[in-house]
Amino acid sequence: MNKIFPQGDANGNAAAGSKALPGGEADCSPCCYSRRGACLSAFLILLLTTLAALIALVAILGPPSRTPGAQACVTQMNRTGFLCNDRSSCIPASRVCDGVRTCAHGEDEEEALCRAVPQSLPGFLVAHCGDPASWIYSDQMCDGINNCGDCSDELSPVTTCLPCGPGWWPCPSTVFKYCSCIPRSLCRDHVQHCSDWSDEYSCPGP
Ligand SMILES: [Ca+2]
Ligand SMILES: [Ca+2]
Repeated sequence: MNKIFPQGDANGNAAAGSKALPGGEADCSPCCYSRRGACLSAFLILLLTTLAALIALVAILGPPSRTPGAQACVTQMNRTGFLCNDRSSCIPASRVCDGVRTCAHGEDEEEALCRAVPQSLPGFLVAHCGDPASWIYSDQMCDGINNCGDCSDELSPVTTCLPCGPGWWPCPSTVFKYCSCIPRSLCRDHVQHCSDWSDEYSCPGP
């Protein structure tokens, strides 16, 4: 019959491996170490995920505004505007740094905002033309006026605008100022404004 020994060898020595270690790390099997490793990995993954989420947030929202307090708003004409310090006056984007104090306290003409236009302007006030060197104020997009000079602020592929508004007649303009719509006030005035003459022959009038 085989003799059964308690834990340890035939000389009565307790099995090594499972003895308490100095420093209080009690009874640690390989299983325990793997659990600790999993814990560490989970913590690292959480840390990396948080970091990635922060980076994504900055990428989506953009860097903090260059002008403290500068806020976007929508004007009564449904265009991008600049919110004055009174938090209620919303002035059109193109009134910022135009040399006229439009906000009651002149914050639209502040040195910090206007010292190196357009770089010193908050991004929401600026739009780019087809020629990357040219820019316009964001409220000048799709307003019917050829602000870029090549109509890229009014026409695809650079800009996608809604069809001509009720006060406008759709036609290819012969006038530099307009692009694909002319004001109806120019219809039937005996002067050609559309290359197809539709302003004089098809447009019902102002
Ligand atoms: Ca102004
Ligand atoms: Ca325009």
